[in-house]
Formats: sequence, structure tokens, C-alpha cells
Amino acid sequence: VRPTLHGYPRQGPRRELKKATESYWAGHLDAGQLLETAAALRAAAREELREAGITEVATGDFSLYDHVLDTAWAVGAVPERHRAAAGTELDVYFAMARGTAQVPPLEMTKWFDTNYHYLVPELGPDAVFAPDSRKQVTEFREAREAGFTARPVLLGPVSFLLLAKPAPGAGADFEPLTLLDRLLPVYASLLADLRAAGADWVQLDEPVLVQDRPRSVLGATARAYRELGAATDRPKLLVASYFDRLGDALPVLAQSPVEGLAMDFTGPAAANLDALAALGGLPGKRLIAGVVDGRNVWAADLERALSTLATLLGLVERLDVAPSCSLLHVPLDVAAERDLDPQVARWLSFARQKTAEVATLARALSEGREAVAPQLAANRAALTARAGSALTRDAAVRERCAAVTAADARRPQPYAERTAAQRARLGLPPLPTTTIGSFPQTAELRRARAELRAGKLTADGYRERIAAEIREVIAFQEKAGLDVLVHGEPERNDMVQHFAERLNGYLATRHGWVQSYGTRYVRPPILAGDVSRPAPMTVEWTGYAQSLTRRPVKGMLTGPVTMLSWSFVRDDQPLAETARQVALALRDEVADLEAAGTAVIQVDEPALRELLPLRAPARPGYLEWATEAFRLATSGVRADTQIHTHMCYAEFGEILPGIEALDADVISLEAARSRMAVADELATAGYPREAGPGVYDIHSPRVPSVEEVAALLRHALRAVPAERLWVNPDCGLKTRSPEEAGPALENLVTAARQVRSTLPHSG
Ligand code: THG
Ligand code: ZN
Repeated sequence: VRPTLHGYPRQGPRRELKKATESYWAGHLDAGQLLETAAALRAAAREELREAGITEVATGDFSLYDHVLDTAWAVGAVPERHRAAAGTELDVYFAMARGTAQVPPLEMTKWFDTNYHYLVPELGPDAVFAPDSRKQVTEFREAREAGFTARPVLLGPVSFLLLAKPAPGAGADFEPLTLLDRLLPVYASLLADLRAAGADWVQLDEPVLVQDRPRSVLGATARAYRELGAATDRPKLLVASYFDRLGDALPVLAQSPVEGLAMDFTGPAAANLDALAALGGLPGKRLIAGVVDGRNVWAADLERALSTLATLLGLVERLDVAPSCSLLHVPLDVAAERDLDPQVARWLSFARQKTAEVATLARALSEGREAVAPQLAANRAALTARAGSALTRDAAVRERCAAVTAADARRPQPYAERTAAQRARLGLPPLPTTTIGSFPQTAELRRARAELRAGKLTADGYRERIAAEIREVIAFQEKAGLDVLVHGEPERNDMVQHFAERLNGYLATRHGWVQSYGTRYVRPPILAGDVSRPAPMTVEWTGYAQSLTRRPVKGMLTGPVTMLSWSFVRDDQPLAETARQVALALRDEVADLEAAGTAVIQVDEPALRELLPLRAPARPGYLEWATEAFRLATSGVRADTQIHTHMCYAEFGEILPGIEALDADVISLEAARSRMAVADELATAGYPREAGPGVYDIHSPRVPSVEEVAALLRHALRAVPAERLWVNPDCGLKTRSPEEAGPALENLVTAARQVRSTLPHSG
């Protein structure tokens, strides 16, 4: 039994890869220097693994931007517009990732239910594939020359096609999976190159197999691996899946000629164990068992993992131990967190610690438990300490949660009554204008934050900068003529981090960076214990902003599901329970805002769709507790307090019933990029309340013209009646410059006024 990994964080201990890549883009590093930095980071990561006792490593998991993009490159799926856009290969690669001044990049979307985003390959019926194994072969050789058994890892052909989208002009109903027969010879060629370089095993990741997909996908999978298996000059094949159970795909893979599987046995994928036993195991095959959760930050229960492994030993020909998935999804090292209470730090496990965990498990199996007795004892002590800690359990929070009734999660008045009361209180014109919450985070603001951290600015000095920024934002909105104002959130960097810092039960990290996409990283807070709110979080700045204007200023909060989705969550109680605790803390904040005179309170849930379970049977239960948590946070208000919510990242179709179940008075949605498809969907679904499908695409630096915004508004008016339509950008303005956001908002207000004047009873 050997320990191995599916992938390791790419960025380096101080995000050296981010810095090098961004320097290359800025022209401060040349391509050679960037590639040298990348190779040095891979070498350093390998040395860490060697020290931890790992002798077999995945290769090819490293990426300058994204591994799905690398796969597209390896099979030659490079769109013509990108090929033509740049000179060097490296610049074509980055053109696919980021676009250029002339051409848009590939679209980006979430990698399953993680917080990683991949680039979506574009494929049309006339796609021509061509293999390019150079990156894979180079990284394989590098690891082998360093003395490792190297196992190249590639995204498998079925997942590659199913994660792709129709190329522009291909027709929205084109199915990339129909290209399978054309793609397989290219994979066969990549495999042959890796075999020729000396690879004994190659791993093909097929995570789509854990999703509910049409049966035809199982047929395609069987065909793909029959054909790849039939090649004579090939390495042994290992098909990997993670994030959930294989379900019906398990027998398909078991019967295929592939020599090994990697499977997840953590969380919802624990069901794989019984399924494997029921199938009679995988005779003659190798299994890499993912028994350490690769995407959460908690120390594994090593005893439990050992008992899973003991069962598996009898079911397969050869057993190895790994985290459930690539460690890309967790921060690098708990030991870097010097500010963390050491008692709490030992409950945690980041990439380096998870690597040690799989090494310990493998040793326990091959050399006997005695060989790792100290590690097992320390693990048991840490788990016991965590379970019994006052930090994880707060009696008052538990009592309050247990006392929640259905009525607490329901607005007492029906929508019709609420909307009438709100209309009377707010006195807004038809097609009211507003923004989503954040205003451009200027360089001065970022500098002020850095100076505060460095001790060069006092807390009072920092507060004065924030206050000045709010004055400016309010003055701008009044002048531009917006109807419902915001304070602009200058005091917040990452909104989840901002609230996590103000709630009990959350831990913050200093170096716990995790790749979100490309060179962008987040530092998700860790939900470690019962959640409560020691003091009001937003009332002061919202109140300050309101004191500067007679127009309503929105209170801005982040909803319970997003507070969970963008954090590492505790694994010792159901998510629903944690969501309810966060909801109650937010409910108190909503009450305090209302008491302070705030008439409009927005509770954003951009991540509502993100936690949607991968397997369909679990979805209704999820939507039930997720929407209840939102209502619990927002239902304690009077009829004339207007509750708004906001969502982005498209693909609302699947959760439209959930959106309705939030019972928010007003919802703003991302829509500008999909040309108001969202508005049409809302109309089709008979959405009964007020809505603001975004009419300004804030993801683009372009300033939309008055005419453009007006056209989108007229389109929206065909779907949403005028008395229920709001006018707003499609997301916060944090990432835009003031030079872009200012004119864009002025145009938005002008367009709203124009369209307003054409309404039957305007004014
Ligand atoms: N917060 C958290 N998770 C998220 C988002 C968030 N997940 C989904 C989505 N938003 C991801 N989007 C981004 C957008 C920008 C950046 C990261 C993720 C980004 N990061 C800075 C960087 O890498 O340079 C660092 C930001 C910082 O200093 O905190 O630009 O909003 N939790
Ligand atoms: Zn948004």
C-alpha cells in the first residue's frame, strides 16, 4: 500500500506563481523567467512530498492558469480567434484564458461544487483535434528524473467533452460529446507519447461520472475506455472520480479494460464503499482510495479511514491511499498560521498535513499500526479535543436554534400587503434605479487598508478615509439621480471575510490562499464553531451614509448560504444546522438595521446555486433548508421594510423555484451578458415579485450607451411588468474603475428616465 496524491496546490508558499504570472503579463518578466519560476515551484513541491514519504506523484496537475485549459491545449482545441490573436504559444494560451483587447476569452465557470473556476472549452461540429503532449511529457520526465514514480494526470475525454460548450456559431444545441470518436485517437496518441517517455500508469480524471447525466453518457464512457484500452502501446489506465459517488458508472468502469480506478470515499461519496462491496470489488484492478477529504480543512479521522481501507483491501488487487481529490482546493500549510491558537490548529489539515495523513495511513497498512502509533494517538487526541471544545459548542446558540419555528421563517404579511406598504413608505418612481452594493475599490482605499495593516495609519485615520469615501459615493449617486442608494462598501474587501471577522465561530487565516481562477485567490474563512453575533456589524456605516441623504440607503448583508459556500464549513454537523446559526445572527443584524431606520435591506445570495448537490435526489432537501435559512434571516421585519436579494453567475433555471421560495420583495440578477434571457426565464416561471435583471455588464470595461441600456430595458419590459421592474447593473462595481462605473451609471439613469417617460402613467 502506497500513499499518493491527485494534485497539489500550484501557487507556492507565498503565491510566487501569481506574482510571476502577473509580472509576465505586465511585461516585467519574460517567458523564460516565468517558466523557470514555474519549474522551481514544481521542484519545491516535489521535495515537500518526498520529505512526507510520498514516492508516487501525479504530474501534469500543475498549471500556469487552469488544468481544463491545459487539456484543451493538449488536444488542440484552440479557438481560431485566440490562435490569431497573439504571437507566441504562451500568449495564445493566455489569450484563451484572459482574452485580448480584440477578442474575448473562453468563458469561465465553476468546477463542480468547489470554489475553483475552470475555462470552458469551445467546440463546434467542425472541430479538428491534434495532440500536443509536450507539457505532460516534460512534467513527467522532470518528476522521474527527480527520483519519483510519476503518474501523469489528464482530464479524461468524456469529462472534457461534457464540460465544453458549443463554439460561437455552432448552435446552442450542438453536443460536444458527439465529437468523442474524433477525440479518442488524440487521447490514444497522448497516451502513447507518455508510454514512450516511460510512464507505466496514466490517470484520466472523469469527475462528470459522479453527476446525474443521461444514460447515453454511460454508453459513451464504456466506448471511450474500450477504445483507449484496445491500444497496444499504452500505459496502464487509471480512471479517477471525485466529489460524489460513481453510481451507475461504477459497473461500467469495473467492466472496462482500464487497470485501475481512483474513487472518493469521503462525504457523500462514502456510498462508494457499499457499492463496491455489492459489486464484488474490482478483481484484478488497482484502486486508489480517497479516504482523506481533499477539499475541506479538517484533520481526518484516521481510525475511520483505516477501517474503510481494511474493507477495501479485500476487494481489490492492489490498494493505494490518497486524498479524495486534488489538494488544489485547500490552503498549503497550517503551520504558516502563526496567529492561530495551537489548540485549534491541530484540528486542521491543509495540503501539507493531508499529505502526511495519507502517508501515515499507508504506513499503518503496510507496516502495522505500531509503526505510526504516535501519529494515531495525536490524531485521536485532536479529534476528541475538537468535539469537546467550548469553541465548537455554544449552549445559547443551540437553544435558540432549537426554538426556531416555521413562523420565524415566514414574513407575516403576504407580498401584496408588503409591496403596498413599501410603495407608500419609499415613494419611488416606476423603474426605480439602484446599484448592487459595492462601488469601485480605488487604489487609495487599498493603500489605506495596507497602511492600516502596516501600522502606518491609525484606526481613526482609516475610519476617516472610509467616511470620506462614503461621502463621495453618496454625493455621486445623488448627482447621477439614482433612486435607492448604497454606501459603496469601502470598508469591505472580501464580503464573506468581512462578516466572518465580525461573527463568533469563524476562524480567519493569514496565508490560507486557495486558487479561485487563474491568478486570483481567496482566503476562505473557516467555520469552526457555533455562530453568533457579538455586536452590530453594518449599522454604523449604513447609518452614516443615510445621514447624508434623504433618499433611501440600502443596508447590505451577505446571506447564510453564501457565508457557508465561500468558507470552509464544519464537518461535524449538517450544513443546514450551520446555515440556521448564521441566519439567526443575520436576523439580528437585519433587526438592528431596521430599528436604525433602514427601509431597504439587501441580503445577497450569489452562491445559492453553488451548493446545489451534484446528485439530483439530494437537491430538494438542499433548496428547502437553504431558502429557509434566507427567510429566517429576513422575515423578522415589518411589512414596509423592503427585502432585496442579489444573485450572479447565471444558470438560474435549475433553481428558479428556490429563488421564488426566498420570498424577497426585490431580486437583482446577472443578465446583461445573456441578453435578458434571465428576464424571459423569470416571466416563463411566472415570477411574482419585483426584479432587476442587470442592464449593465460590470464584468466588461465597456461603458454601455444610453441606447443600449434602454434597449435591454425595453426587452425586460416584455417579460416583467413596469410596476415590478427595477433598473440596475448586474453585479457590484468593486472591480471597475471610477472612470468606467461613473459614466455607465449616468447612462443607466438616463436610459431609465427615457423608458419611464414612454410608460402609460409615468411619474
Ligand atoms: N469571496 C469568496 N469566495 C468567492 C468570491 C468572493 N468565490 C467566488 C467568487 N467570489 C470568486 N471571485 C473572485 C474574484 C476576485 C478575486 C478572487 C475571487 C481576487 N482575489 C485577489 C487576488 O487574488 O489578487 C485577492 C483578494 C484579497 O486580497 O482578499 O481578486 O468574493 N470568499
Ligand atoms: Zn453579483
